[in-house]
This record gives sequence, structure tokens and C-alpha cells, in this order.
Amino acid sequence: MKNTEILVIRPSSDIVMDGLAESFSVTRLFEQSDPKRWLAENGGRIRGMVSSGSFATDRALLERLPNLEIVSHFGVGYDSVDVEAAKAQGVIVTHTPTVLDDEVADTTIALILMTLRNLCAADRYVRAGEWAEKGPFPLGKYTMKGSVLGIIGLGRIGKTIATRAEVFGMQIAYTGRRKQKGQPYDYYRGVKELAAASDVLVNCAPGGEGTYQLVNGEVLAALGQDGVFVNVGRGTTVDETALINALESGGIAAAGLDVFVDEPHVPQALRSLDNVVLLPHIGSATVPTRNAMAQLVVDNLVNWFSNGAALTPVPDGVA
Ligand code: 8YV
Repeated sequence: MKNTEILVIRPSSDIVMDGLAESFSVTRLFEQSDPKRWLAENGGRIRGMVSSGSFATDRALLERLPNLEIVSHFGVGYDSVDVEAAKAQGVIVTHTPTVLDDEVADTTIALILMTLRNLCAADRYVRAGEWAEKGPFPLGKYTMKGSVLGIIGLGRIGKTIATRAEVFGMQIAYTGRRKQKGQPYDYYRGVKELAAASDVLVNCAPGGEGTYQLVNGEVLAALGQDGVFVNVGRGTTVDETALINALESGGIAAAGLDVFVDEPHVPQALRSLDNVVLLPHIGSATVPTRNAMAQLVVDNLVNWFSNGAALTPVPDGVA
């Protein structure tokens, strides 16, 4: 395996770099003075690569690697990888599910609490000295217990969120491609129907064409003026302009967002609103969880090249 060449395009963690160096011959494309030229001259030697959401693993890149066998993606969401192009080239794509479920679910619960209870505005109130000047912070209008949590995409992360939310006394409903057998939660066929039944609507759906602007103006109108929207999936899943309009006009009560359309650029309109909590895509961002994801990136490559079986192929990406 030591002669097998693996391409790393952007700097990655020590776990990835050291783990790969133990088993493979690694090329750090980011250290090449002319990466394009390097690829044109040496792309045929590469049999595996590491990808992440920070760059597009598109058809053009894949075609420069004619002997590629596997793309090992860092992250559970792999919308930056052209899986169809990979499949057409006989390349398997893997990702890092499961190991980040708890972390992302914790972040989601935090966003629900911060928005429903207006906690960030309360923090700003104390810092600005307003508590002493103006008196007590206004009472919150919403509470976790008894509120309906509508989950878009009841996958591993969605289920982990649901389990936590139940402990807070929330009622759970969901939508997805199909009703899931054995789930005790109410199923809604469409996002709009789910939004109409929800107090808090959480998007866990992945990015990509199939979910593009799934949460649009109509869905937000159905969520209504007392509704809260939380997004931990992908920014592309929501019509950000419609979301800003709904927040500015009181069409919905609040939003908690970890993901955006054009990261790391967050529209000024969102940054100026008081009824929004904004996080810089930190759903899975702790050292233990990112380390576990990095290890899985390495393990997928090691398993593929030692016994031909990747550990966690993407559901639609087995060539
Ligand atoms: C990733 C994420 O860590 O896993 C995902 O899909 O959104 C994050 O948790 C991030 O995309 C790093 O590339």
C-alpha cells in the first residue's frame, strides 16, 4: 500500500496527514507551486483523494485523475462532490456519518433554546448595561415544553435531535422522502404541511439539487408569525431572501442558523436582525468530533486499499 498515491488538495488535520503518511505516498497539492500543471503531469498516478466542503470535487477535477478509485470526503454532507461524475468514472465516494450526530444534535438544541428563549439578545442586554438602566429583560413568549418540533430529514442526525428534544418535552413531527416504519413521530408528506404543524422547524436535509430552496416563502408563511426556523443542514436548502423578508416583516418569529448560502459571507440583513442567532458553521466543530471524522477519512482509504471495502460509502455513491 505504501506505493499507493493519495492526493490531499487543501491542508488537513494532523490526524489525516499523519494517518495517511503511515500507509500511503501522499501528495499535498497545496504545496505544489503550479497545482494545475502538477495534476496534468501526475494526475494519472493518483488512486485516492481526500475532499472536503471547502472546494468542489467536480467533473473537471475527477477527469484529471483517470486512475482514481476513491474520494474520501471529510463531512457527512457531500454536496461539494459530484457523485454522478464519480460514479461514471467508477470511483467510490465515502463520507463521515454517525461520528458527528451527537455534536450536531447538541448544536441544534442550543440553537432552539437560544432562539425560543431569546438568549443571545438577553446576553447583549446585560453587556450593554441595559439591565441596570431599563430593568428586567422582557418575558419570553415561547417555551420548549409542549412545542411541536418539525424535523426536515429524519436521518441519523434528525433522530438524535428528536431524542434530545423529547427530553425537553417537545412533540416531534417530521417529513422526508417517506414515512419511516417504527417511528412514533407524526409524519407529514410535504415541508409546507410540516411547517404549518410546527412551532420550531429544523432543517437537517443535506444540500444538492434535490433540496434546493426546499424552505421557501410559502413554507415560511406556513410556519407563521410565532414560528422559529433552525438550519443545521445546508444554506442552499432555504431561500435566504425569503427568510430575510420573513424575519424582517414578522412573518416568522426568529431563526437560528449554522449554515448559509455563501459561507463565510453572511448577508448584512441577517447580521443586523435581533431575532436571529448566527453561528459560523460549527455544528460538528469540537476537537473530539472533528478528530473522529478525520480518522474515518483515513480509515476509509486504508480499508479500501487493503481489502477493497470502504467503511462508509455515501448512500448513492457506490460505483
Ligand atoms: C463539516 C458539515 O465538518 O459534516 C458536514 O456535512 O457540515 C460539517 O460538520 C464541514 O462541512 C467540514 O467540511
